[in-house]
Amino acid sequence: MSGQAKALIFDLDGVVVFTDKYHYLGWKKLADENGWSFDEEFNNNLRGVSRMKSLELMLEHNGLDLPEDEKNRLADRKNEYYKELLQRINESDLYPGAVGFVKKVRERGLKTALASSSKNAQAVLVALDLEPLFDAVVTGNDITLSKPDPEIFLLAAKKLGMKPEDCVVFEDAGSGVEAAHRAGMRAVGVGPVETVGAAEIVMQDYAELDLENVLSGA
Ligand code: B16
Ligand code: MG
Repeated sequence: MSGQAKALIFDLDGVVVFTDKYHYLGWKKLADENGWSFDEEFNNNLRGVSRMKSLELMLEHNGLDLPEDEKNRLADRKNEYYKELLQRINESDLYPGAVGFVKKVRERGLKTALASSSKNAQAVLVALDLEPLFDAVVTGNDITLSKPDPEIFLLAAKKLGMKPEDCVVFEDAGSGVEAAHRAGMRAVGVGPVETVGAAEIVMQDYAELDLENVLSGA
């Protein structure tokens, strides 16, 4: 990438809202019901990964292979648990400083997009009144390939009318950082180095993030 970035693309779960916690609790309930091994460390592999792919990774982790209809039933059940948890979502679930940071970016005249693998992303945006923060929204309903495929970020750039090299992606998933790089974009990793260490900038606190560094890649 060369020059100043013109647009920032934000993942949702784990970057703007702590819905990653609710995805974890949904999978945990399903795993406990079925006697599968599952913990927070393994859950890190599911960040940014689609619902069905997440289930398949969990089954593989437990040495299981199930027929398609059974997998669909289990994936639907996890989604019901997740949607139940979403009913209580409120402002306390927002990643501290994220909304203020996005507003600051927009006041600078930069474009912003939301790019989430979640098919529930739109419902979360509406529940927390986040839609006005983004010029474009891409969710799991708009893509066919899961991160680390770059499809989601390339589509977000296209919707913004931006070239990939003019975009920077904010991600909490290792698969998301890889997807950004494969799209030809720089990445800001939100979370620990063990998970997002491949990103050009790694941070956990929006208040400490220097926007100029994000834009220039310094
Ligand atoms: P759903 P993101 C991702 O959202 C989550 O990180 C991942 O845990 C989840 O499995 C995926 O969305 C699909 O979500 O089951 O609601 O369609 O991090 O890309 O915003
Ligand atoms: Mg995420």
